[in-house]
Amino acid sequence: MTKHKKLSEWVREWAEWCQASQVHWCDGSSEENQRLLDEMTASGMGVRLNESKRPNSYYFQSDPSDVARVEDRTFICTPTKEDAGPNNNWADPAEMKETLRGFYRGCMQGRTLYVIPFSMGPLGSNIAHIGVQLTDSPYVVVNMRIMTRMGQAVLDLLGEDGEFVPCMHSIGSPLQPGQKDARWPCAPIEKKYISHFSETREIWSYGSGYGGNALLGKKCLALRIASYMAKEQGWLAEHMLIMGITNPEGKKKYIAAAFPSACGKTNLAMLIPAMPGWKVETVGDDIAWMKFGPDGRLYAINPEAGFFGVAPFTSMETNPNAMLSMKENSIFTNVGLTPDGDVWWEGIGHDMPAGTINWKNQVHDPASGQPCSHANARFTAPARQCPVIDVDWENPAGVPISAMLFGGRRPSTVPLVHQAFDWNHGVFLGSIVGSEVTAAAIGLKAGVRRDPFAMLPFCGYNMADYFGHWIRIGEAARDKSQLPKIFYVNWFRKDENGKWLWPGYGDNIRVLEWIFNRCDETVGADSKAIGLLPKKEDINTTGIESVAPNLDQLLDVNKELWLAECESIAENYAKFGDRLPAEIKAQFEALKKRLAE
Ligand code: SAT
Ligand code: MN
Repeated sequence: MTKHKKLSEWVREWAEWCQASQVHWCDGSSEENQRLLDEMTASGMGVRLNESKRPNSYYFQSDPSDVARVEDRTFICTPTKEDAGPNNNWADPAEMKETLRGFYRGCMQGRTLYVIPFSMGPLGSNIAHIGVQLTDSPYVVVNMRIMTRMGQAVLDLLGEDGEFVPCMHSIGSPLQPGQKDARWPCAPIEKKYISHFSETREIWSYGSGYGGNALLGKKCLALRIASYMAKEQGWLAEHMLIMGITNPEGKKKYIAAAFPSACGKTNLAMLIPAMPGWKVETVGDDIAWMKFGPDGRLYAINPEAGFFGVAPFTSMETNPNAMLSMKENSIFTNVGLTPDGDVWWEGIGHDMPAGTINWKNQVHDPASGQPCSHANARFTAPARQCPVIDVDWENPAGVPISAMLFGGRRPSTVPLVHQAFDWNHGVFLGSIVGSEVTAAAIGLKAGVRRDPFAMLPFCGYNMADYFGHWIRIGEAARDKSQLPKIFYVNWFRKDENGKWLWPGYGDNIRVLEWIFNRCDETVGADSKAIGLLPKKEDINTTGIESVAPNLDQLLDVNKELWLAECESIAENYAKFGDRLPAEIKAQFEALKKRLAE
């Protein structure tokens, strides 16, 4: 329980307004967790998996209308539309609150309101922040228990007047007396709202029980609200994995890396190096919060405590460390359920057992042409179960960041790796991040989708101001030489016949080696128009000799293609109009000038 007056008052008001039948303050204990899981199993919402296959793990299927984050139902409610920027759906804060208050009225009838106190980041870390989520979904509670540090210890830390981000959530599906509950209750798509009040640091989510729409600590707090707080307070909240890399001499560095979705962030975070003597350890796979430490370096924490990863095509081949992380104490949503009580998905590495139930709760017919597992099916697994979790992953002081990587899927134009000349040039590289999308996959125009800093769906304010914030972080550094070095990588380059030029996966350590050595300047680089590139002989191809001849193409900077790239960059920048920082414009002009030389 809590002595925090503001918190108890806030809970009391919402409980009354939503007409919840009872209020439960989550203590985070395993008994509480087990009781909720038992209740969901009894009601038919969840299935306990076979204890001998997948100990203490559970299976869920969502409603077909509730399978992913919904970007067009996600709102940034800043005082003016310009403050939200062209990167966000804006709504007037007062109007949005009025609309949602209407929806919330009576929305928890017949349901329990759970109060989830949670910390993003190790408890008490000066980089961490506390949130309190209200929800009527027990599924959300058990997921938040894996994804965050949650329970009584957080209330104790909050004391009588500690600061917290209020996170209001309802699945928007009241239950009348005698009414049979749906397996996955939620509101129809047009009644789903994921709203952020950046200025007042509040989150109001309604109608969805899935992933980032409902686990409000993740994208809503740790990225959208946190990015706004970070701008005000001089730190960084980024969509970045954090990994430790140790070289054969035992020297260790930490790297943070941002990639748009579907570029293998979780795979990179847990990479198994293909070169002997190298070691990679995981601090986080999705989000990094970074602050300057007393020594003037940037220190990062992973605000999360678990992985909420895409299951399909994760296998012992593609990512054994992820597979081992979810071998027990995990939750699976929208994958297949095998007759012997385990999970299955496309690309898991073995054939589907006959009689497997698909995510739509039907015995799966492979001849139907439909996948068994939804493409955005997820596992929720405790980070501590990752076999290569870093010793310092819970260090409240964070880990010092030596390098930052940006990247995307670019079959052409962008070389395997290049380094920024300096911080501002690195910010420019972040601002032009883009990834190839196929029209079939998400109903978008095929081509490069610009996703600056991989933050397009996650920046809680005008992205032009966000670029400016990055510039100011560089200015704020006490000692510029201590700032992380910035790189742009592209594992996805193809030849004229559409064949990958680079093997990727564990072989990416060969590129990381060059980056590692560039941080100490123990290896040289060629200065080109777009940045600093490796000399061919500085990429180690021992063991992948057949790839060596591809390096010419992989490291090629084609002026024609880059001039076309500049047009596409200009098109994207035009959205930001006058708000684009002068430093970014200057970087862009300088690039065009170098290309013309
Ligand atoms: O559903 S989440 O937002 O948590 C995951 C994602 O879409 O990247
Ligand atoms: Mn993500």
